[in-house]
Amino acid sequence: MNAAGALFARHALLPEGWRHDVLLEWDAHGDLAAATPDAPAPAGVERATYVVPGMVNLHSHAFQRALGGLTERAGDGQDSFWTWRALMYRFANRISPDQVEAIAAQLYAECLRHGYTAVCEFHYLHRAPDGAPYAAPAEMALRIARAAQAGGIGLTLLPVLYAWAGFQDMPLRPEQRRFRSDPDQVLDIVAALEPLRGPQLEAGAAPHSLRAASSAQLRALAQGLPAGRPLHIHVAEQQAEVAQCLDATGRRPVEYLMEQVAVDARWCLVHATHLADHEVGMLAASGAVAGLCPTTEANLGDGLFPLEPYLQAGGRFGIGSDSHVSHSPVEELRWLEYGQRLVLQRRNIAVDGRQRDVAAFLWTQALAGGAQAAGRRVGQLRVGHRADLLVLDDLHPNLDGADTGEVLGRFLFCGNDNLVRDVLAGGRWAVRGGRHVDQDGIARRYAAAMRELRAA
Ligand code: NGQ
Ligand code: ZN
Repeated sequence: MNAAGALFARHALLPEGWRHDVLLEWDAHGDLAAATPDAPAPAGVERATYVVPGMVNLHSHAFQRALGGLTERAGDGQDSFWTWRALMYRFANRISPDQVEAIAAQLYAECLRHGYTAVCEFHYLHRAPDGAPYAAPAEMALRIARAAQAGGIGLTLLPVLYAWAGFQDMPLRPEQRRFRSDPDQVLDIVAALEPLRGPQLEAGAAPHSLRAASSAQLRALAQGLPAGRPLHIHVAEQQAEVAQCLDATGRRPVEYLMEQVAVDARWCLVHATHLADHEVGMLAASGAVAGLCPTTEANLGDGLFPLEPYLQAGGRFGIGSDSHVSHSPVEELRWLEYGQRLVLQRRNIAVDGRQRDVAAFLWTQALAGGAQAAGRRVGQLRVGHRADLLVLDDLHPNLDGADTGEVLGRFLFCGNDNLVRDVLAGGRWAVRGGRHVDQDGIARRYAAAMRELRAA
């Protein structure tokens, strides 16, 4: 055997379902070179009991990790998404390049420990706090890339187009100066990332929202980006955006977006919370991915995505941790399902005619949508895809002796212990025995960054 690494799994979740005695081998580039079921156990190869593909986190603003848990105090008036955003902006305007790198490294290590092996970073902190460009305009993007590379997580870096404060060319506010960019500047950052592109790093782009990008800019960015690269946008997250969009254009956000640009499989519509019935069908038929971020959407009081009709229409989705109040795909998927149960007063919503197991449906569909949104060969234990996998803790009471048909249900819907024991991302062990391989160093640098930010 001349593989760079190998693992023998008693049970592995392959594209066709659970298979047994699976020999997984990966090459020096970190791609799976073999996934052979019913194999004899080779001598000298590490063994595992339950192995599943690592999850894709399709929406992240890494810097917001440092704010997690710090915005949960009522103000004088009524708190909302918009009052949260004002606090978030104050924080965003204090972070230095060193600090963003330290925060992102901490976040990515936490994501890995909880089972994410890939992340899409929706990156808009482009400039210095006063709005001046850094000497290298891609400085902040490069810091994000460095944090991902050091921690071992696969990255889709999405430099953000942010030109306006609201519909009808409302000028940016002073607290939005750091974000300012036009399509050419975003494409320049994409070009600066070109030397870093490879199997662990892809570069796409993201118009921030219909509020922040004009339709001419949307089209310029979509056309200027190399073919096949992912495009993400926030859309219809808050009722206020729906109302403003109707006011400015006579259309709801998703229908307006789809009139302005050809929304297809390279698009990820983040949140897409507030959909009229006809928009549910339009979005599902487009082949785009709905980027659902259930814990953030709950935390910010966004509303509930119409999951059941969207799935019935064949819609695709993935999950993101967005503002990082959670770092766990288990929590995102659990909230996704539970939100629906609460509002519909029924059970077992996320299924289809073939897959009746909620946890299996959620894990595999979120992988497919996440992989598409990431624009990388991830999301399946399949030859030629990235060697991104999780070894679950078979000694935990939840999994000890479990049948394969029980594993994902136990993983997603029972308790809060982290059942992810070891994590391989791009053929590298990033987590061993529940700890990130550089956990202490990363935590030290994060603590130092937080001390500076508190003192500032
Ligand atoms: C963001 N976050 O860009 O970080 C946004 C808030 C906005 C979420 N929507 C800002 N969760 O949408 O204007
Ligand atoms: Zn976002």
